[in-house]
Amino acid sequence: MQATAIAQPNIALIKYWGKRDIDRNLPAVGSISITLSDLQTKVSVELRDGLSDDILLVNGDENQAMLPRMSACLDKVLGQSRLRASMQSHSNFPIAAGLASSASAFAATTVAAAGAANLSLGTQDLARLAGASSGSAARSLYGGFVELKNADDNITLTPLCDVDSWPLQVVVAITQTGPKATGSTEAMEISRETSPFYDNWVAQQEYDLEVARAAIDRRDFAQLATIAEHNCLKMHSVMWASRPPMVFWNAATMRCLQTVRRLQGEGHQVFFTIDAGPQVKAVCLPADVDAVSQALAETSGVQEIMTTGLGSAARLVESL
Ligand code: 2P0
Repeated sequence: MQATAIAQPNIALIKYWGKRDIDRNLPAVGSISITLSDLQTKVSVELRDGLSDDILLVNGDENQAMLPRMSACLDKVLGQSRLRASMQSHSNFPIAAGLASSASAFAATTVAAAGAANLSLGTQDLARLAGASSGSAARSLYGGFVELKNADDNITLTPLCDVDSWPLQVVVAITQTGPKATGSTEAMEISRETSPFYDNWVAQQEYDLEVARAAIDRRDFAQLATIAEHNCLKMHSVMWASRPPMVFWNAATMRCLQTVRRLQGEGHQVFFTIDAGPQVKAVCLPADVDAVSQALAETSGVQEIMTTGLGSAARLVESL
């Protein structure tokens, strides 16, 4: 009754922002992401007779704040009359800071919970269960480039291109650590209820997905760069125009964008994307990764650089 799973976070190039069904956690828009290789979350789930409540350790410390969402994730996979569980989660990168730690955590927890109970579920079913806990987690059930489609009654996940077929690199510039002020679920609802740009954002998403899908299909970096940056800035415009406004950037975030623009001007194949946090992710071709890492490391206010390739799907592993 014990299993351990590893999942890697994913970075959306065409973003998920907004929900159409908050109870089922169904997104208002589809999204396209890349799953990363070097950042990872390992979760072990042990279902135990005689436990009166779930227990959660995050990076070795008891964590009451995350416990209700992790328990709800187990309920989704195993049903509410399940045995209580002891859970341990370890991430090798800052959590709750706009680095998609909820994606890797809920993907790994879903896979570990199903493994602990010996359920044989397909990847699509696991992805839907993970997505019910955290929308972006559904995408980490697949490796490489992944599309989350918003179908009539549920989501469907489609791998678009595997890691070896287009081995892009991602340089993550950490400009600030520590948890963010507003969680994604709450922030998305504020945007839906108050941002004058929200309806246009939703209406334009299908076009952005089409353009990105075609770019990935042709391995057209320039086209992917243009649509991904545009989509990212549109999402942040929705957030900035919300009431209260949600500005996740800091001054170093902006300086990183200027660094990426300078690198582009020098002919480097690189583009930026930013999620609901102050970190900047620079996606580039392997030949450009050294120049991009060095330039971002030298950008004032950048605390740390992480470089990663694209990675594989969430999976069961031997033990924690
Ligand atoms: C994304 N984000 O597509 C977008 C871009 C952040 C900005 O998915 O409410 O933690 O748990 O379903 O998955 C972060 O949101 O949201 C996210 P919930 P989640 O990656």
